[in-house]
Amino acid sequence: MDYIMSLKKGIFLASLALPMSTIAADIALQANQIGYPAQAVKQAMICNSLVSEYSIVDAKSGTVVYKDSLPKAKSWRASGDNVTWADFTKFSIPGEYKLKIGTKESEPFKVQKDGHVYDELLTQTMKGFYFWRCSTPIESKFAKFKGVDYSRKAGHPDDKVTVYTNVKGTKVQRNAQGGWYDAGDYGKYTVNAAITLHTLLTAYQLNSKYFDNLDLNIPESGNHTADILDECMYELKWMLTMQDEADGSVYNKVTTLQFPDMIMPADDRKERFLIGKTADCAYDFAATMALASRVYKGNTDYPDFSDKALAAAKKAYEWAASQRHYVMFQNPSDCNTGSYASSEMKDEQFWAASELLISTGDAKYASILKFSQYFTVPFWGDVSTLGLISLMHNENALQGKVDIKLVEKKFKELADDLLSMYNESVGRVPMREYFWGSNGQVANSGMVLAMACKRLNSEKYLSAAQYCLDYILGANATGYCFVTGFGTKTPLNIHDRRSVADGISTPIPGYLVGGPSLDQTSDCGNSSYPTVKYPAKAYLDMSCSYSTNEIALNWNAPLVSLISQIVNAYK
Ligand code: 9MR
Repeated sequence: MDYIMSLKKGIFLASLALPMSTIAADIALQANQIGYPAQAVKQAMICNSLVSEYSIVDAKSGTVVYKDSLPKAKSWRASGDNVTWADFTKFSIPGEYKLKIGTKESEPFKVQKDGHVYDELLTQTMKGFYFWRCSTPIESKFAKFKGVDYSRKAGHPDDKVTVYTNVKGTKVQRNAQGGWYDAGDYGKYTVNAAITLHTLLTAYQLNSKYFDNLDLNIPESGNHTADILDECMYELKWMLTMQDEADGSVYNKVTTLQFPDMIMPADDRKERFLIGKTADCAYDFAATMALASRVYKGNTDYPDFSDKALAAAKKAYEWAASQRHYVMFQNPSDCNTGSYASSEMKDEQFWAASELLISTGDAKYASILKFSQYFTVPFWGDVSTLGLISLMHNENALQGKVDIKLVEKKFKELADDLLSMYNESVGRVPMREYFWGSNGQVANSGMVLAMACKRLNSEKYLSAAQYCLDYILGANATGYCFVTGFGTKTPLNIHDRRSVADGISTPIPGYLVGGPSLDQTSDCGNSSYPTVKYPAKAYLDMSCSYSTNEIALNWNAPLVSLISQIVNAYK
């Protein structure tokens, strides 16, 4: 058969196979599977549609409740799809719906008054931190979700952790009890704990009244402190144990030498070590403790904490600043657990100096703040923006020692950059690359955009912040709602030792997975990432995929912040 003939035959066969309203085999209608506040900008991603009309139908009865046309689709390099957007902002009747084109339907979603559509999601994403608690049993009465009991025995007492050294001699052991596991592994890392605590404590400060009433059903619920602050205190108490009181230095991590097998915490009994002491870690510790000293000042449930935290912060800062040559963290050769290694210390020092300036008013910290760096979306590897965020929200404490207009200008530049990526990209996502933890980057971007909306008093950032949440909850190229236990197309096989080993078919709820990334496509064997050409789709719901399907403190925290800000924006 010659080329023209085969083409004609192809067309003929195709026309026989297809109904009147042509439906592409790869059409996809990806909505936010939890739903949209009635007042919000409401968008869903439509991929590869050959027609330019869609409808919204009632999820139960199938009755059409809304119809609209679609703008012309454009090809999106990151996903390989022809993408357009269903914008149904005008439709605001509360209910449960699906989008529909021809016979193709989206996963169901709700439209609900105010931000209440996210109430359960916010509770559970924050509750995820309770499930991360180390050295304690997770009790049944705090561990139920949708009728499933995620309780477990205590693991990793960590009351005697060995200080790692290459030098033979007497073993030194220290207490490093408590705290949260970092991720799907059982390590505890100071650097990642620090950014996570900044994110959560700042979220609390921005909407404290709201969080004061948020019941997480944790052991401390019912005391005088907001549950989110009780939960953070579990981590802060552990973090204080990471400081060497002799000189103020701070250990980098508590881990076994190798990542444990996929077993429960109580079954992981290998020796745990305190490994490394570097200045980035001490600055991050100083920043976190200085911030926490303000948040818990006058707290009657933790009366001694504030003073203790501030003293610890100053001591850690002095130790770090006294280093003549900064040494960067490197794993010892017999250790393969995470490193969270910094490549230079300017950002950590900027953050620490910002928090200490706010907490003490001491001008020596202001002299460090040069504002010459590029402020990025917050990331454990670049924490300058955490300082910027704290400065911006604590104008009164600065007493003119820092130019608040400059702080706001730098923050606005970052928010505007995100906004233009959102406006200009076919895929809307304010991100140039899909790296390890891309979902954390989207959550952090949304968090920054939501802060910009409130602080700069400009609504234009809110729709982009909302879209970051829509992306995470399903309006993305994979069609997954990336939070465990939520949505109808949701991760089931996360890279989390507890979820793999607990014998329960569904993963622990409330966790944001890392998301699409091409950083490490060999974790499940080379053949497992069929979509390697398209980074926006490079996601695997398999427990081997630690680069795309792990969970981590520093990804959940910005999601909590983003959701809480969205909820409060629509009150
Ligand atoms: O989130 C971290 C990511 O930015 C790095 O590229 C990656 C490799 O170094 O490590 C990630 O953090 C992991 C940490 O090292 C150990 N616990 C699990 C974390 C999430 O995957």
